[in-house]
Amino acid sequence: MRIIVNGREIEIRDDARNVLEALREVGIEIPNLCYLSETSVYGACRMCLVEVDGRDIVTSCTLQPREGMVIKTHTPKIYEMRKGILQLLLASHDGECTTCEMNGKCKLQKYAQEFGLTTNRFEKISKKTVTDTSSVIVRDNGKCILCGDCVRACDEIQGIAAIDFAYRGFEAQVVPSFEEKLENTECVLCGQCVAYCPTGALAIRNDVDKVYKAIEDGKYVIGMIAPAVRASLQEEFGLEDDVATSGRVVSLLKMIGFKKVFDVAFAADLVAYEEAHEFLERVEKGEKLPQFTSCCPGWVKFAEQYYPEYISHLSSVKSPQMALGAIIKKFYSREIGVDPKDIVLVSIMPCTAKKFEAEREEFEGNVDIVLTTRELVKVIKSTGIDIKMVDPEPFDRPYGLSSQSGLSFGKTGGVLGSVVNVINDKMSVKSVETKQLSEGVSLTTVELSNGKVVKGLAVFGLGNARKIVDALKNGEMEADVVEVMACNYGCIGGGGQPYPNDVRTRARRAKILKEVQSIDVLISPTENFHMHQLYEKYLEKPLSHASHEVIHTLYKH
Ligand code: HC0
Ligand code: SF4
Repeated sequence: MRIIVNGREIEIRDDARNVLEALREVGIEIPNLCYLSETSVYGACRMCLVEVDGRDIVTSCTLQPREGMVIKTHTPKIYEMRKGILQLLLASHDGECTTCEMNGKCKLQKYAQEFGLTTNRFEKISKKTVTDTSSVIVRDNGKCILCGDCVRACDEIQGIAAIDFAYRGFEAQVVPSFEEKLENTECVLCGQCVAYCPTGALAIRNDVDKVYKAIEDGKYVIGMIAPAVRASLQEEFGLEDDVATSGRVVSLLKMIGFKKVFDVAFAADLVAYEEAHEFLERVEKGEKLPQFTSCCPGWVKFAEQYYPEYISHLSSVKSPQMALGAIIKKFYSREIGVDPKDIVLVSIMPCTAKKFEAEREEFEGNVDIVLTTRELVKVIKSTGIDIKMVDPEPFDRPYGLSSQSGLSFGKTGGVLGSVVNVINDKMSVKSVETKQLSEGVSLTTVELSNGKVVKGLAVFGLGNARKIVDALKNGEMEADVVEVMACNYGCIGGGGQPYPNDVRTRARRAKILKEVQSIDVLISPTENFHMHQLYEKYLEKPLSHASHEVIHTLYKH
């Protein structure tokens, strides 16, 4: 369809949801503060005003495009109106930018600068607001602009609704259910509310000081980096074409005192290998099927809360984070002759729930500190070292080798694909076919040469997961193995990833991860010879007693 925008005729998609989205796709980003999650249209902030057909001024997020429509996105009147909105928002905002996690990334701050707001014609409104720093997710309502994006993300994407609006007028605030602390609600700590918060009202607990303290105390500090982290570091440092970014980070971490840096993708190979064997054993015994993946801690908490009858269906293999932690503390400590108590293991993850996972009693002592990608970026930037100038260094061996499969864990379908690769290596497979069933749900059908068929589902978003598990329960759907990742597009969209963390950025990250993957010469986890060495030395074989002791767990809740 063709419309006239700012005096120029342009072509937009016929099925665009609204003018805001249609123009975004052609390079015009209309200012907005409540449309990051791209869930339902809310129209709360009024920043996305446009003039239509020379008359009305309306919000573009609620405006349906039609052929020949004449739109102005930026007139003197609209400019003044947007300034007024910003001033009103700033009057009820604490304005403590220097100590805000979003400093430099906050949309309110960005617009205040772009609209030249050095003074405010409105007086500051003082209001009582809630601050809660007790959980992995830190809340400071003094910074909240009531855009409601967090509420919609939690409700519409995750299907949880752990937070909502309470009170009216000036007293209005976003609070967890029954005004409890977030950790005492049904929140699964996925951090998607944080990912879509345009200001710093929702942030993640910062654990960087703990790392420096460990270095200062002379501890043997070991780092380990998750697959999805490397996909977003490149975007942060303007290194989009640099497949060596993670190598540069390894080197920089050593410069500041890390003794070793391992790759969580190594453990992803191990977990896929173990999980594939676990699946085949369940098939043989005909029990606990479908098998659900358990490497996403947000999903595990979700399953425990809403589907306790399926807890035994969760794979008992620990997540790669916890498995690698356990291996390092149990076996590697012996190899280097360091008491596990003197090892401080720092895991660098795209995920907020990984901080919570490391604190679960099942995994006590496996991993000591979890930093998000954003915390890692801060560490790197605070050194003043230009990461582009740092020579890359490989991950340390023996836990530095990974296959393309291991790395693919970072995006949706990666775990399932890796398990299928292992099955493919173990038995004769006739065909593998994947098709998209809906946004966030894909089906992989594996036909074995004995005629048997294995159906695998890959699901992202907990709202989708709820639909799928219900359908499996009611017999409306069938599957043998199900991968669930809490965040849209998988870990690359984790709540700890750099801002912006929107749909387009996530799609870009998936592409980058694919490129990074492609330089790995090993394709399947089965080819990871360092993994086999680990079996030879310590774990014997998949599902052995030793393996159960170290890299399996039992979810009890
Ligand atoms: Fe993921 Fe993981 S792939 S959960 O998405 O399985 O966070 O990147 O590290 O543990 O490997 C996150 C990413 C991990 C784990 C791995 C899995
Ligand atoms: Fe909802 Fe996830 Fe935020 Fe918890 S962390 S409030 S579950 S979006």
